[in-house]
Amino acid sequence: MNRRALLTSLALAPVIGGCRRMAVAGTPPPDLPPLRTITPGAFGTCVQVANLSDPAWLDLARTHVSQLTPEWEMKMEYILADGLGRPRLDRADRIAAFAHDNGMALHGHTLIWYAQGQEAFAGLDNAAFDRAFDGYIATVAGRYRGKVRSWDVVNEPILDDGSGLRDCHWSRRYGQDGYILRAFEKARIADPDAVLFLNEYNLEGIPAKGNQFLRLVERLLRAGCPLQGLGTQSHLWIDIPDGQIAAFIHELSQFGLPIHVSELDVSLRTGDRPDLRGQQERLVRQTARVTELAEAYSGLPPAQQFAFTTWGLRDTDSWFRRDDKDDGKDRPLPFDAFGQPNPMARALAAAFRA
Ligand code: 9MR
Repeated sequence: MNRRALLTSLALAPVIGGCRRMAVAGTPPPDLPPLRTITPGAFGTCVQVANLSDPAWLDLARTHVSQLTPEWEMKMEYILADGLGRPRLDRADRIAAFAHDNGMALHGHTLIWYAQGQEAFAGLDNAAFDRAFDGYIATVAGRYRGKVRSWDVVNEPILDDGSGLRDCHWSRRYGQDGYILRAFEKARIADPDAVLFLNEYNLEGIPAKGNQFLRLVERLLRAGCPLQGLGTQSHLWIDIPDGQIAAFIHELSQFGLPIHVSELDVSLRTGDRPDLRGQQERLVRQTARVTELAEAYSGLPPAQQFAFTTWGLRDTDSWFRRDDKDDGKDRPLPFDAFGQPNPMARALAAAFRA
């Protein structure tokens, strides 16, 4: 299947939003350039409101970052915590204002996700469900029109083993492809300028899931979906076989659409099986995975290099450090607890400068 031809025939030219690159300078270590200055497209990270009052985070972000993704406060879990009738947009507003004031782009995350909204939408009859679904997208995407560069319109529609699409409260009303199509149509109406993304994880590490994603994208484009960008979260692990990441990015690029490496981190954990490898050996593997991904992204045509986002800056900001299996030693992100570069930051710099 020639995906680029499919795209052309559907007259869906790649869309790339403008990205401001004038973040205020901070104090990078002498041997590490600000990542935002060397990353093709934007260099992004996730953010929560709490970060905005952390001087060390602010310094690091202003030095390296040109795009922000709200980590959870622009999701239904926060916006609909008081119910459908009282959307809480205060925190997303604060993040949007910070991005604007600091010359950073904002990537909206996420409108429709199988994991959220179930409670708020429970018990609605079909007509009320439709009004709430369409109304949520109109309200949230409408409010940030002109403030976001892009949106993850639908997040994580595919089953973990790649065998098909998830059943969820959205698919039960509109069908597995149907809820995705509806969400993109409503987002397009609410914000005609934002680049609209489909976002998914484990595409590089689980080939069956990567293939299922590619098939879904083909179906959506054939159906006329205003899908304009492909987000590969890239929560990688150190033992993904050599070459598999680059091979997937190559496949993904065949649509000709902008690509967002949207949530990169690489935990050093390898699960519960016995593994005697020490941290240095794991970091070498991590560096190899990050290098492969960053080089594959760097090799894309410029119009497809949308942004390269890590899911946090410092190891201590990572969601891995918040779960009950944390041993305090994981180093999944580019900077350590003190904001000093980890091997990951140097691997990114080397790949982007090459
Ligand atoms: O890192 C995020 C964590 O703080 C939130 O509690 C959680 C639920 O909203 O989402 C985490 O981010 C996820 C992202 O939104 C989608 N891909 C997987 C990320 C890690 O779980």
